[in-house]
Amino acid sequence: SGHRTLGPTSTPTHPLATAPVGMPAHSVDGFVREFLHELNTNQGVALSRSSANDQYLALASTVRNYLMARWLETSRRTREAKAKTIGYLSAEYLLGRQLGNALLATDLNEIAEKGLALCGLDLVTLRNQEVEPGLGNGGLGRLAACFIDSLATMDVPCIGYGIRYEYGIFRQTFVDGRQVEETDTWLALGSPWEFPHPEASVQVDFGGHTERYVDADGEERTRWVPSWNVLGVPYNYMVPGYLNGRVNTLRLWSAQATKAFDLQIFNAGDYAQAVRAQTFAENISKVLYPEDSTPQGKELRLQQQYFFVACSLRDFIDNELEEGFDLHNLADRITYQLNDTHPVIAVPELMRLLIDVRGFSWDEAWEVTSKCFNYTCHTLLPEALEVWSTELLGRLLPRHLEIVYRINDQFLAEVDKTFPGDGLRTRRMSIISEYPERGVRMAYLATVAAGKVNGVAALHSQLLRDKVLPDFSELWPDKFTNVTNGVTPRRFVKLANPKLSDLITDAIGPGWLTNLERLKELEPYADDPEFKASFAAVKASNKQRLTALLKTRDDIDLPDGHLLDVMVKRLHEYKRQSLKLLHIVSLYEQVLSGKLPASALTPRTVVFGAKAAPGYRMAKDTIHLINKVAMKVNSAPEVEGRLKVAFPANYNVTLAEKLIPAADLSEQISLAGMEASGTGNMKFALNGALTIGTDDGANVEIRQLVGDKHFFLFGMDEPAVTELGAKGYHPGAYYESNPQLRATLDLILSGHFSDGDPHAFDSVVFNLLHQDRFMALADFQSYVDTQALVEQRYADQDAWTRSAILNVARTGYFSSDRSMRDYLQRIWHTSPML
Ligand code: GL9
Repeated sequence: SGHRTLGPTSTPTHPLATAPVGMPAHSVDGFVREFLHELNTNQGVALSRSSANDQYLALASTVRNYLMARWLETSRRTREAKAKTIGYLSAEYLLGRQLGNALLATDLNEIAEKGLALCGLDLVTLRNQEVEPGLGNGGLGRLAACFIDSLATMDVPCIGYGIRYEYGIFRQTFVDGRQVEETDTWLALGSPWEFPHPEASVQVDFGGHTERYVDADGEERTRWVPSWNVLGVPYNYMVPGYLNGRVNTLRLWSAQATKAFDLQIFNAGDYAQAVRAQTFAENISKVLYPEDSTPQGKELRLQQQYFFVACSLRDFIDNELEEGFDLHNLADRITYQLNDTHPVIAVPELMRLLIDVRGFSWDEAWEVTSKCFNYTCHTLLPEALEVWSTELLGRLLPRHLEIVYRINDQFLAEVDKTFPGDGLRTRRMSIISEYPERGVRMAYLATVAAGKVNGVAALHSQLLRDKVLPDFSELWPDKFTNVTNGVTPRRFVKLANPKLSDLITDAIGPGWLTNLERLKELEPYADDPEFKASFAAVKASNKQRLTALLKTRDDIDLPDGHLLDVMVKRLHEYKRQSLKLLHIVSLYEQVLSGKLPASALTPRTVVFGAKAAPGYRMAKDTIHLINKVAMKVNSAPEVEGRLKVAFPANYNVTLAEKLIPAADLSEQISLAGMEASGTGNMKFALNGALTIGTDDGANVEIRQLVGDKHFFLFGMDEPAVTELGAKGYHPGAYYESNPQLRATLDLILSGHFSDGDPHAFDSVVFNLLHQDRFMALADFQSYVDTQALVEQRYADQDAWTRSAILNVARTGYFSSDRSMRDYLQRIWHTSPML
């Protein structure tokens, strides 16, 4: 068949051409031929003897082959045009399953379905074989995946650079209600989406010391004499644009031992020891660190960061640029986006490459480097800002530490010039911190080197300027900007919610998936009885789909006809899963104690999904408490049919795609000023859930767009939080003065949920009573009052559906295509290719 003859395509094709040279024809027959060929030659089995996994792998290869000519063509076209490329540097990409997205991007879904049916196979079954690549922790990694999808769809050259972790985010199970982690063996059954290129491996050095020497021209120079090294092997993944013929590349690096490694350092005649040392090198890309917003300062983590960044910079300079390219002009060809501080070691690395390897002067190198990087900050939590001790950095990367010191000297001289004699300010702004130990503040280094620094929602960007980096925004006001996050509608509307997508297309015609603001055209339909009925039917059908999934996946029974109330995100105190839990226990307690008849409860099922970082005790105890409350509530006759709590284990992208379209109510209840943006909040609104939320992160913008009537706002706003903190927060006072809150906490303390053990949840409850850093008790009353308003609105199904439709119609702004447009215009200063 056609694709095997493709080779390097010599005929340039228009980017929008539907069938580039060498493409197999889009026909059911062609597809079946291709599929059987893959099954026989790649999997080595006959259809009749093949397993579901064989069939999935063959199907993936078939779809991949359709994309191959476009991929090669995209790369050729980009090189030829010498277009500026976005180098997205991210330690995490939370991709989700690939097959569905590839079928969508190639418009092959129907053909695949028919072709497989001819073979007696079911496409959905095969799609469910895929283990998602969970190479990220949560929002930050998923954002990277949405961004590269949008760039491909918008025909913008981009290479995503990252790490090919052998084990992604752990698989969560519950044992007696407690979280137990299992390794994520996503590669075990084959990896049909990746293309390893060992021949293009890059050597990365570590350790050793630096030396001064005088070069042939009599110049004083520095040379790094490293003590060990590893190889970075690139694995390429396709990033297909939606129906536009562009296929960008995601390049993830895998660590491999080098020969030099065992020979030079460990070869003291001990062969076995030398071989063992190889495993040590290969540890670098072994596992994703599962800490969410609390870096542990581990040496292996710094190794990971430098490893992928060093590979990525070398890769672009050596392999993507034409030979002899003058690196003084590097910024014309690439702009690196630093996804949080994880890749910031790229700054001294580029300086080192230019100075030590390419012979640039310091000033020339800084001129180039300071034009190549931009930095996105994703947090406000002080404990989330990375600081690497100079002891560790000096031991692992001695040359880079020297360069950081010199960048700092030059920077502090500039500060002193602008604010002469302000020693306090210079000390505050120093890239080097002195306490609790001497360390490098990576966010400061990034800010000094970057052309632009951005936060991820309007409120967050403002707080970033005012609270996290105030001295920097005073020095360089124009450096700071906002780009509100977005999500890809291809995955989170079209793939996740095909029925809603069809309904939208019926109403407003095609084209909205790549122009999401067009959802506005749905507004008039919010008052159209027929459309409303169809919209409600789609929601009901999505609930049924979820019910079926949770039954088989988790043996959970979802009751019919309940308000589906969903809180899915990483477990973190600032996100306040405990506040949601207090609401549940409060409802339950009121019925149990006879204060409220069960019939007064709006039938409601609360679904949680959350992983806790394995070392985060409070988060794990909260998971335990949620599970114990669920067990009790779900078996209590008093609230039967009225209140149910479901906590399916191992929340991931695949589950999100089924949960979000079924939800009625989206819980976005972080303490104001803590959630930088949130992106789940956008996915829910786009799928027709109403939000109950604080004035935090992108909630602020969601509420502004959908309107106050269609958003349930509660709790303190950020200035109120700051004020309360300043005057002294005493959570115990709320317990003393609020009888319902007291009854709620007392019920937990009574041992009711822990088989009579009154101390089982002391850690969680006493933390709330005596510390409550995120002020859950202060917002409790406002939260339960607002939940009552939710129930009132839900009782009027017609009004609820109207609000839900308006949520969809008014949130087109949150497409990651719009985020990418903002980055292109305000930060990257480049545009799509044509
Ligand atoms: C996060 C923020 O906490 C979120 O509010 C934000 O939406 C995303 C994307 O910008 O970034 N920062 C961060 O460290 N995480 C985020 O989700 N954490 C994880 O990814 C686990």
